[in-house]
Amino acid sequence: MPYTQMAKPIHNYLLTKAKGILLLPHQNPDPDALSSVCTFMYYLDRIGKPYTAFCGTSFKTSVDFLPNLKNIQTDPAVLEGKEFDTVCTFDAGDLKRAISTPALEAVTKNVLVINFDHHFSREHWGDMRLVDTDASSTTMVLYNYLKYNHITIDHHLSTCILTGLISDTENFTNAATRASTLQVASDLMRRGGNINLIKEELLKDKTIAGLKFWSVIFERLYHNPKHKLAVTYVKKSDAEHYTIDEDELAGVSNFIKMMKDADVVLFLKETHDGKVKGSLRTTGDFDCAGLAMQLGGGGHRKAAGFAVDGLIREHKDGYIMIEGDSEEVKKLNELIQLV
Ligand SMILES: [Mn+2]
Repeated sequence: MPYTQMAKPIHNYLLTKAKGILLLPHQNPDPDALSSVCTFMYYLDRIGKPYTAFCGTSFKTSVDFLPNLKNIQTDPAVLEGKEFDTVCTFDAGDLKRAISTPALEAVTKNVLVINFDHHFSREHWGDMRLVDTDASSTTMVLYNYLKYNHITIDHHLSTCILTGLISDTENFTNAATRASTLQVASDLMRRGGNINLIKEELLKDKTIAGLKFWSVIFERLYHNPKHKLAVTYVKKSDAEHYTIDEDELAGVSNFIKMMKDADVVLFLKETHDGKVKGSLRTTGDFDCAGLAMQLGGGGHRKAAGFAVDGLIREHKDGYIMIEGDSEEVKKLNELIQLV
C-alpha cells in the first residue's frame, strides 16, 4: 500500500512548500481524469492553496455536472506569466500524456512532479508518487489520500470521487470492481454522493451520428477463432464520411467486449501521424497487458493498448492486415489475419 508512506508527505509538501501548483489530467481526458482534478481542486480549496487546473487538449465531456469542472482551463494563454514549482498529474499512465503540449513543457521545466494514478507503468515516474494499481480509479486513490490526511469528504468531494469510480468500473460491472470499490461507493453515497445524477449523465452520452458510426464498426467486426480474438477498426478516411467522437469510440469497444464468441477484442485505429493504435479489452482471464507489451505497449490485464507504425489494408476475404515493416506489425498481422 503506497498510502502509508506517501499520503502524508505529499499533503505536508503541498501544505507547507508548494507555491505555484498546476493540476493536469491526461490529454483527451476521460471522466476519471477530470473528476480526479475536480476532487483535487476541492481539496486544495479546503486547505487554502491556490492552483491552476489545465488540460493540454480541449475536451468534451459527460461530467459537466461537476460544479468546478468549468475551472479546468484549456487556453494556453492562462499559463503565460505564471510560475509553477509543482505539477500534480492525474490518471496519466505516462508523463507525456499529461505534459502534452509545448506550452505545458515550457512552464513545467524544473518543477516537482506528483503523480496520482492507478495505471501500471514500467517507468516509476514522478518525484512523489501515489500510484495504486489495485485502485479501481484515480479518484479512489484520492479517496484514500484524503482519508489518510483526515480531510472530511463532503457531498461535493463524494460526487467527484464516485464519478471516477462509476466511470472506470463501467457502473460496477468490469473487473476493476472490487469489494473495496463497493465499500467506498457506499461510504460516498452516505456522504451525499449523487449516484443517480452520475449514472444518468454518464450513460446518456450517445448521439445519432455516433450510433450510425457504431453500426459501421459492428459491420467490420470479425472473429479469429484461432486466437479467440475479435477485431474491428477505424480508418483515417472514415472521418470524411462520419462524425467520429473519441468518447463514443471508447463506448463501442466496451460494448463489443461483452460478446461471448471471443476472449479478447482488438480495436484498431489509424491515426493522422501514420500509426495504427490498438486497444485490447477483455472480460475474461486473457492478459491484455501481456499481449500489448509484445506489441510495444502496456496497460492493465483487462484493458491495454499499443501503437505501431503502419496503415490498415482491407483484405478481400473480410479481414485486415497492417502495412508496415516492424517486428510488432509482423506479430500483429499473425493475430489478425484469417488464414
Ligand atoms: Mn482511470
